[in-house]
Amino acid sequence: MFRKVLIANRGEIAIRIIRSCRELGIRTVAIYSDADVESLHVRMADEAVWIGPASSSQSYLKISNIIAAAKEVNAEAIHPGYGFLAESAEFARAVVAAGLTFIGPTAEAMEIMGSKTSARRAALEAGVPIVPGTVEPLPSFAEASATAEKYGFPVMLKAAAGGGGKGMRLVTNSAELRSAFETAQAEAAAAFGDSSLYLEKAVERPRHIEIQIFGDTHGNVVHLGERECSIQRRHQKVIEECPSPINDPELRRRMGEEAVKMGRAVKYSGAGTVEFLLADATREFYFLEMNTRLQVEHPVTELVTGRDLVREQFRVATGEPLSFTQEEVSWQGHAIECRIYAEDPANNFFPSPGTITHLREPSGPGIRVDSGVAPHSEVSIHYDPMIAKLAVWGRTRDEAIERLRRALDEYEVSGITTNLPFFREVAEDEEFVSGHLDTGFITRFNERRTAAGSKEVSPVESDLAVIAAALSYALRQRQTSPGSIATPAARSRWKMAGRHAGLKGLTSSKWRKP
Ligand code: MV4
Repeated sequence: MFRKVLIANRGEIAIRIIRSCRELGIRTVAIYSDADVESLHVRMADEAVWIGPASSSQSYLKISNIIAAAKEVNAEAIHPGYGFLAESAEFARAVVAAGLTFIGPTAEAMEIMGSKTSARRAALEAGVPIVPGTVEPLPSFAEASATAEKYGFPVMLKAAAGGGGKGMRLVTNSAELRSAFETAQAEAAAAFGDSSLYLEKAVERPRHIEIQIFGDTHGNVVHLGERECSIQRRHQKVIEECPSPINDPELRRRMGEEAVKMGRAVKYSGAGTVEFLLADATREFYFLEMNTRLQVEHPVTELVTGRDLVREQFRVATGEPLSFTQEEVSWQGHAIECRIYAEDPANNFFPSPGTITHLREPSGPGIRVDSGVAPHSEVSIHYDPMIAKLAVWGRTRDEAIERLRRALDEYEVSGITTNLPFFREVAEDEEFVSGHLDTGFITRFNERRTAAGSKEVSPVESDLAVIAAALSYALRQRQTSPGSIATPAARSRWKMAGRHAGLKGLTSSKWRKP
């Protein structure tokens, strides 16, 4: 096993990885930016290396700094977590070129899945069902128009370089096609630096179901069942479950088999997720995309299969075969995860950065909290506002929901606004409890709950609100008086900041814990 691993991430996922490392006897190295000097992941790691200013592009996304940090501390491997550089083939290559192990699949597998059109070609070649549509980027509007007529409206225009809904447009008739094509192109160019689009027939009211797969370097690929991820807001998952409320072993076997085919096609090693759209009525499903990383929602699979996915990632990265066979995978009970965000559900989910003044996280039977924060933690505007994940397990979905309600009642966070009240409402919602989920759930739910209240705002208004929140946060920061350093936490913050400032002046620009 590795002796020392650098974790190229922050927050709850860095801590999640540290926990498996501890169990495996692996020494951990955190990285941190100026905004994370006092962060929990830094405190929990054995060592920590400063890698740059607060801005992600100059720190958690800065490949050269991260590799230099790993070399400096003699780490043998880098775990990328999710987000940031987790799906960057360039990063995976740079890690390997530096003589280190990348905890993840090969750069080649990441590249194939990084382009949605090339992923669709891979699925087609492997015989995995894809949504009817093109597998090459559309060369012109004329071609888009001809293709749309061929498949029939409604269609979806999607960014070839995209994923997660950016540069995506639902087009219901030919009159809308030109403006949709142009705006989707512009959005794709702005978001990914690549304006290529492809086209799919739209699946109406689909469920979003994904299969967890695992491969090793000996050619073994297995699946660990599905996660239901239909509850999303603006293409961000909010609640995930394992199994899907459909809970159909035959469907699980069929989808699992297709996901494994997909993994084999790219000689996949490590943890991966194959996303499908499922048409509820017909139980037909189609490959959507493949994520070549550990996912945010992996805990629900861990709770139901009883396996530690991070531990398994380290195992296969050393070249060992998978520790279990497909036949040995079983599913017990039901798990539900809520993503706790520092955002205001009463005000269109606007970000709510600030300092956590009080925190009580739930615990007890069937409760798992993967948290990135502690009392006095600063939730900054620089990174994703997800502060923790609450996952619950019960023998049945109903028991899991009962535990979810209890855990949400126990959860106390002060100083910042969170989406906890939103989850408390969802947990009581009849449609949610019924399990008849599809990707329109949140829209319908919000219509029900705000029938008399506030409305959803446009993405532009939302961006403006983010800027307003950032300004208000910056102003509050300036108003914070440095006069009183009475509490131990405040004293420790000052001490840490002082140590950090002093060390930044040194040539090595880093701080290592003793
Ligand atoms: C679709 C679709 C219907 N038909 N593709 C949204 C995010 C991206 N990963 C794919 N998405 C969709 N693709 C076809 N051909 C509907 C969605 C979709 C969706 C998917 C999952 C979760 C929430 C969603 C909300 C709206 C649309």
